[in-house]
Amino acid sequence: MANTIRMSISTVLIYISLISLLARSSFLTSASVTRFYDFQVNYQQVTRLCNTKSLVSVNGQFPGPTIFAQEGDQLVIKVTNNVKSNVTIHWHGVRQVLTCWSDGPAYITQCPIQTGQSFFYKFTVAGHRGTLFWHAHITWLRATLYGAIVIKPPTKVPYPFQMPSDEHTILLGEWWNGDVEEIEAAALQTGGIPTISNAFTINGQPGPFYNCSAADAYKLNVVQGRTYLLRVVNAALNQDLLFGIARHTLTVIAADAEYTKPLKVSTLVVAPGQTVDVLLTADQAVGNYYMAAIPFVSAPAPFVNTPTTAILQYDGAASTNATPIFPILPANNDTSYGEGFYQSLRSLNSQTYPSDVPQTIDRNLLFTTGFNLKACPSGQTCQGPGGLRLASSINNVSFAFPAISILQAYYYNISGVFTTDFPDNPPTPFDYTGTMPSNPQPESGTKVNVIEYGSNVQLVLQDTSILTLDSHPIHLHGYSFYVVGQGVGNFNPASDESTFNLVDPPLRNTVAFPRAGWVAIRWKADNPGVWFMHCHLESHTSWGMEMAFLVKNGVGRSQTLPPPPYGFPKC
Ligand SMILES: *[C@@H]1O[C@H](CO)[C@@H](O)[C@H](O)[C@H]1NC(C)=O
Ligand SMILES: *[C@@H]1O[C@H](CO)[C@@H](O)[C@H](O)[C@H]1NC(C)=O
Ligand SMILES: *[C@@H]1O[C@H](CO)[C@@H](O)[C@H](O)[C@H]1NC(C)=O
Ligand SMILES: *[C@@H]1O[C@H](CO)[C@@H](O)[C@H](O)[C@H]1NC(C)=O
Ligand SMILES: *[C@@H]1O[C@H](CO)[C@@H](O)[C@H](O)[C@H]1NC(C)=O
Ligand SMILES: [Cu+2]
Repeated sequence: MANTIRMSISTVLIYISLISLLARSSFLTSASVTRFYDFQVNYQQVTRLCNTKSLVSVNGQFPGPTIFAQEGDQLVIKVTNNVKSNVTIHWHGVRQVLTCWSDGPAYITQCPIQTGQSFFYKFTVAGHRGTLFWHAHITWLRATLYGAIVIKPPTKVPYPFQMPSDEHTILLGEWWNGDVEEIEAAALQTGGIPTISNAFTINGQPGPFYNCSAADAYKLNVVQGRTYLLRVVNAALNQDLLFGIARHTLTVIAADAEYTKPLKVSTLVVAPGQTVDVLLTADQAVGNYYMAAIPFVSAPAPFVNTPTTAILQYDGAASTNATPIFPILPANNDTSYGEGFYQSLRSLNSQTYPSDVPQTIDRNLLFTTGFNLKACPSGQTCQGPGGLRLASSINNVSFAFPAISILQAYYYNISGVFTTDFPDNPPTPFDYTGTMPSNPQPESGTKVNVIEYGSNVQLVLQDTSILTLDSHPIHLHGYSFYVVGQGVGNFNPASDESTFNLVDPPLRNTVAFPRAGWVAIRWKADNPGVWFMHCHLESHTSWGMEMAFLVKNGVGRSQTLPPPPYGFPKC
């Protein structure tokens, strides 16, 4: 009782301070504005593919609400959990400078927001221009709990490209008729491949190539001659995608909320966790054109092979027009197109937006990233290859989630939650892309790799042939990193480092290394906290393809992680 009263008084106090913050910000003419969002996590009845199901969404919207910010703004998002599942929200790509507590991955930086609880996520959006997204970061809930984050330059700061007539978000997603949390749990139980999705979606809609989906397809209306900014997000769980619009060229101007040199392409390659902003000029005959996304596959894995589509409709085109024209897309398995696309991206590196690629390295890391097989518990039958269980790992460590968050354990000196021995190099070197080692079993552990504040880190992510070669989109929390090089085969520092682009490489938060190859990334570790790094294919994360960096505090308040915010979820 006393606790309840104390809680509600404190909640009132938070509201009062919030209101005063909001009031104060309206008098400021500079960039520092606080924007408040109220996210109510609820069940919503949604019909797709002739099926109706109850899914978890925010404020009765699927996909969820778009968060708008200008660079430099503070965001305060109150997330209230009104569903049975535990929930956390991650602000994907946001650097969270000194706000690691608000990053969101469950059991890494926080315990879940449990049923009936609320938590105020509070952070500043600094150093980003373009599109990011938010999504649940617990189990597979992000299948339905996601939305865009649109970050505009401060007032009076122009875009470094043609001012578009209008802007639209294009959220690519993945739909299951069943309950995604049950599907994940069932796959972990059997050790086999999880049930594949029933559809891919554009802004939540599969489009006319799927049953019962024609009427609700997303339509984008354009006026001939005008130019539009499309903010494309891959929020799918388990699939890299190719995206194109019939007869229209797309000019990439940003990726992962960082400006790029303009790059004209017919098809975008977007891995889960990545965003690509493009300019689209409506320069074709008045009519209807399909925009379509299809799977981009680099390993033999099952997927639904029906394109998700939406319609680009010119003003003046008859809505009863003949069937829209379909785009010409590369083949699903055209991995050389994908590698070429990624290699063509360059950061803008202009006078106003210079690149600051680390030129010297303090920590040199090589992480093998791939699949494994684990023994089947006795008395059980497992559905992985050879009757075993599928697993995955980084440097042979298959990540085990702890019962309380690593950040909490670190901050409060709670022992027995994690260890600090995540290896800098593969524990047993082998021919990574050659014949697989005879023992495909990983080690299991909750290990972090400790980094001194301010270190320049180089990390090479190396594919392995264990089970199958594949391309994995690896996402790092808390930082953007420069993608300085990529190649096929085993990384060889002697010959490969000389090919690195240390001038204008793209700055990203998620990178897909080539199948049977490697990618090299660099960043300055100047943000203290516990930062998750994981494959953004959710099924691979379920199997253990993740780890965390523990970046130590530096000197003084500006380099030290503050205490957790009030009302931090406990477990
Ligand atoms: C549409 O429904 C039919 C009949 O159930 C099924 O055979 C077909 O695969 C479905 N098509 C798609 C694209 O899901
Ligand atoms: C892609 O698939 C086609 C058809 O299955 C096959 O002929 C081709 O060799 C594959 N290409 C690559 C690059 O794997
Ligand atoms: C944790 O341990 C460190 C080093 O011993 C100490 O400085 C710090 O105050 C401790 N933190 C807490 C919350 O006890
Ligand atoms: C991975 O760790 C397991 C368990 O310690 C070990 O048996 C296996 O040989 C290791 N594999 C590699 C490639 O290091
Ligand atoms: C929710 O999280 C708490 C804290 O970790 C845990 O004890 C509980 O079992 C979880 N509940 C569900 C439904 O997963
Ligand atoms: Cu993966």
